Amino acid sequence: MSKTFYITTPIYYPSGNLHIGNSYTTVLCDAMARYKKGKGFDTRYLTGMDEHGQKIETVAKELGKTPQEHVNHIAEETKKLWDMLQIDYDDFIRTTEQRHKTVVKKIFEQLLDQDDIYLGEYEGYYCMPDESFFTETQLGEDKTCPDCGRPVELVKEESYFLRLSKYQDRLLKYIEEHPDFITPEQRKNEVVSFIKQGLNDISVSRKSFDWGVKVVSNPAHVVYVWIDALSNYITALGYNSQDESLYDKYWKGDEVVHVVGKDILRFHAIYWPIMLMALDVPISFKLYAHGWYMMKDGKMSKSKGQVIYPEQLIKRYGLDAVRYYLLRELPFSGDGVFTPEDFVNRVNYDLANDFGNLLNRTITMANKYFDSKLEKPQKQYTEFDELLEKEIENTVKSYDAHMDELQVSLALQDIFTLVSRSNKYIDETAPWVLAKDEDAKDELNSVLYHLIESLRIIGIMLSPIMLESSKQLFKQLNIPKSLEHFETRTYGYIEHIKVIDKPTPIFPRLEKKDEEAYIASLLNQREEEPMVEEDFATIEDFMKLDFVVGEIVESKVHPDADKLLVSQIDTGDKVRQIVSGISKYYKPEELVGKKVVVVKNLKPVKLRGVLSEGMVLAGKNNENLEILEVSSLNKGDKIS
Ligand code: ME8
Repeated sequence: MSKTFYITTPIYYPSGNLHIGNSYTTVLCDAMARYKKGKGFDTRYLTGMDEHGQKIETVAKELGKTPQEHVNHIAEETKKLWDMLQIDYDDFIRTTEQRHKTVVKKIFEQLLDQDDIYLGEYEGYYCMPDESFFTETQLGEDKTCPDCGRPVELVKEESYFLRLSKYQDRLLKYIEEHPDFITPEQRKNEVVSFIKQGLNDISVSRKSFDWGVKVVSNPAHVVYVWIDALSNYITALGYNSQDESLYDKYWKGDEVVHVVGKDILRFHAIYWPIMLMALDVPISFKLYAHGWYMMKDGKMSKSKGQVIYPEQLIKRYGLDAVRYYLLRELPFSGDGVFTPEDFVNRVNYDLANDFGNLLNRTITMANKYFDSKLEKPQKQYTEFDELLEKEIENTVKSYDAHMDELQVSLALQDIFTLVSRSNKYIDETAPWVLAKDEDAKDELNSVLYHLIESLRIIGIMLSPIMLESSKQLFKQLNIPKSLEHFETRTYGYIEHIKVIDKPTPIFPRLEKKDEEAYIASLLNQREEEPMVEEDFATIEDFMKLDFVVGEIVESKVHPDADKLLVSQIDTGDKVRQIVSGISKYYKPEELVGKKVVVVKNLKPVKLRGVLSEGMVLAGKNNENLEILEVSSLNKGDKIS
């Protein structure tokens, strides 16, 4: 019977759009589940939404929706995002589902009956965005949340408490006896020193709001959102329900992994195992706490215009460039910084130059020298053959070791070292020289065969991560299905092969400056928050915009971004400066004299350092962009 592997992401708060930071975890878990499946494991992948709590209640109210309407909408949007990222999850749990709420109620009552939960009075501070309690001494400057720096509220209310203190020693012992329970090591040390300072019992219910699971024996109380949320990892498996088969199979199976960000380590490394101890449920999981994607100026922040959403990147650069970047750039134990320059470099150097070229060169040479047909060679011809075969073997070993430790960034590094090594093998063996010598035909066949085997094995290793390009690679090399499997990652499986007649490049090189400017411009799109917008614009929304005729008096290319034009446009009241991404379609001098439609009252923004006071309307299709022009109206005339 196959071994089991159960992997989970945190369940996300539906408080706004999921950005590349949250997406990182979900792509990481997806790659892990696919890898384990490739290795023959019976896998289960759970993700979902954490839909209760004061924060969600408040956000929904601000949007004029009921909390349920709000979370329904965001759950749908989130699923669309996961579809776009081709996340192959097996279950998507929402804490508002009955299957979850029923079990949370039972868990709470059981802990209450056992006296692991007791009624008391809470007085302290609450950070709503983090849904976390703090004592006065834990607060940051000016009574702010020590984790996120935002203001906290003073809470004084009757509350239930969970006896963390009772389990403190048992938990420390558990961590000592299971050295690989929490990774990376540095995070484990943080947890151990936190526990050693002494654990206080925590408040596990709230009375002052409504949106959550009601305590059965005392419905004035709502179960604390973290107790509710953490339970998802077992409620989704049917724990304490009529059908516990998934729970028995996966929770009590071979490997269980929770992947979380560093900020929610404490909840998973302390509260969750203690809840399980109290419930007498085995602590079967290992915990991996990763770092964060930051922006150049610090944390990702919507309000500072410092956030990037995966949808926009996927649309322009394709799924694999984004999955590759996300998993390659963030080291497992530290933070990473998202920059447009790094993104473009990764695509150009790693994907287009190294990987794409290797495939392209290999197929082109197979077409040219052997009419696309190659045979397994009978012997090694040069020391380079042996070296490459060894390199393939070592890469597979190192890749597996890294993947088994969730070090996906290092596993990718292993693959790309083999890519470089294979490119170097072409230079070392110089096939173009061999091609001139009729007696070297077999040796030349051997060179190309080695390259194809190396690429095939690279393709298999990439397949959990780069879904489309690994398929493309197999297709262009015409690899039989049976040789796309993980157990065939050894040199020499192919007997004969006929690759396709002409390669298609899988990663076109990006125009560095243009694309850096494009990605940088995405960072400033503060207004674009599709997940919290209403489905319809009202007439009032429309009336807020002030459309007028403007006459372009001057236009120049933006000093720092070739894609952008900076135009001076007379809208009757004044000459305003507007930056537009249209230089691909219009020369600056062509614009002068045009009478165009301007949105006059958009909030001014700086685009690549240049102020833009409005927007020029244009229409667009796949080939063309055309500015909307008027003929008989005059500058300053109103349009509605
Ligand atoms: O914490 N880079 O949900 P959440 C990397 N509902 N990861 C990031 C990140 C960034 N810039 N920003 C956020 C919650 N994350 C709870 C979880 S689980 C039982 C309940 C990660 O939507 C963050 O570290 O606020 C966390 O792991 C995840 O996104 C969800 O955050």
